[in-house]
Amino acid sequence: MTPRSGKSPRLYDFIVVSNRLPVDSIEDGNGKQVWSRSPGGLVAALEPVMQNHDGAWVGWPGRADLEVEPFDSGGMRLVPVSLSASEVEDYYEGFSNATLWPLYHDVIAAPEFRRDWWDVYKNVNIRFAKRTAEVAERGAVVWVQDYQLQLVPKLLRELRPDLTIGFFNHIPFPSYGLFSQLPWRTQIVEGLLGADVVGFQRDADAGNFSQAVRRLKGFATKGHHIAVPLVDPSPGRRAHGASWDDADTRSVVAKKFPISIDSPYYRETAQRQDIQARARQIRADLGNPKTIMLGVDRLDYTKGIRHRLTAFGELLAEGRVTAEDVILVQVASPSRERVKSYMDLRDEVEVMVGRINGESSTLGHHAISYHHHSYPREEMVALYLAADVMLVTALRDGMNLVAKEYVASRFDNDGVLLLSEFAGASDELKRAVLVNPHDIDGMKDAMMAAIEMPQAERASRMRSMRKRVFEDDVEKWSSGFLHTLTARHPEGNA
Ligand code: GDG
Repeated sequence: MTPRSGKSPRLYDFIVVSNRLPVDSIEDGNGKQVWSRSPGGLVAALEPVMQNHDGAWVGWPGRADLEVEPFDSGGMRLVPVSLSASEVEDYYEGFSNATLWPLYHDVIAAPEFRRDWWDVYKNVNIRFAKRTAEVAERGAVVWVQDYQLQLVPKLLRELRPDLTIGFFNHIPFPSYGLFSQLPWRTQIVEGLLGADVVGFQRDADAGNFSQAVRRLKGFATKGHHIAVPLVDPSPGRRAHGASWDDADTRSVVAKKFPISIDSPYYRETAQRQDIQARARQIRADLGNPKTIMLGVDRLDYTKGIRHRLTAFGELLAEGRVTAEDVILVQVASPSRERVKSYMDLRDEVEVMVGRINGESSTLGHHAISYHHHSYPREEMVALYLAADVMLVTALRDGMNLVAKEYVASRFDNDGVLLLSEFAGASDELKRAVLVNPHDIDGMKDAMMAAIEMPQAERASRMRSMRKRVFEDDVEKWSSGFLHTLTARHPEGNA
């Protein structure tokens, strides 16, 4: 894992490639440009992995038209890929977040299919692949992240057949019935098949991808393996299906590697006296209610924030809870604010919060304490400690790290996690109170059950979920993925 020196550019034998570098370019008070750690699930998951390897990270620095040379930050070597303002609009806000994101999340919002966005998506993927090829040592291991870069594995394999290439999809992979709407479905599948290992959050996602491969390419699949012909067969031959025994195929692994968190960080932070004091302070500042319910989400329509507000609003309106006794703290961190569906969502959520507070708050007690900001990670842990009930009501979510962070923080074995069955985390955290967020009555009953749950049951559920989150942490996720990847190419050395 040692960067080679003396030559320009430096070469690395382990490289992570993601849309965003794990830092943001911001201006300090004096107008000077500085780097700050960027929020989000991917960064939270990969930072500890990068710090344990002496590798490089290729990605966009987060501001349009910023040309910067590779630099070091937080113990990581960062290799920037620059994007123009119109590329940010078409590749990132457009194709990634207004086409792929809604399509892959079961069309909760309508995906927009625009040919000009697709062209820019392709071009930006080419630029990422080229930049990676320039800094990769011979035989390097490259790990490409997420839906913004699905064409990179194939492009990189064409440029550098010596590389071992992994891909991990952080969001769901949709069923074929939905995926097949995408006009560029075949190119996306071909892009991903350039990897040696394609990782997903859940079995269902890996199964959906394998099905798309069978339907669109006719390649044989067996268990987790896909037989990809070294030379793509003609459509005529494809119709008969490639045989598994073909000697001239390479095998691509498609399977689940459920992502997790740096669990010890959350336990250790929650055990700090100052964080516990802060949690008590939060409770006091909220008027010492009997129950604090908490939601922490990027302000995204996949997270089911409106469904959760509807359920809580009805409980208040029906008098099953009062604002004196129960408060909902909703942190909705700003996200994708230039994408139309996100602007609409913000308006809807804020109208709902205003209406519920208008109807149910008292002079001394708010029903909902709503925060449209990002908080420091330590403040999040204090909030997790203060929360009696954590609400994770996503309509569709690859994993949902917030659910795992809450569990890891509760070293006191207290607190109740209410968790959507449509979040990947529900495969592992089976002792959460599982809900279908579309079923508002069911969610109201689940909230009441969580509020009223006896202490012994809370402790028993939390203990069993904590065992899982500490056994399967982010270190296990990354080492599991990289082990599978390098085992396929014994010369690979991640
Ligand atoms: C994608 C997939 C998958 C949120 N607000 C603040 C803040 N956060 C942090 C949370 C958590 C992360 O952001 C959000 O992660 P999630 O997993 O909940 O959701 P996505 O951002 O949608 O992530 C998801 C994930 O990738 C990883 O594969 O689980 O399914 O959609 O870590 O704590 N952090 C801070 N302040 C905030 O205000 N510091």
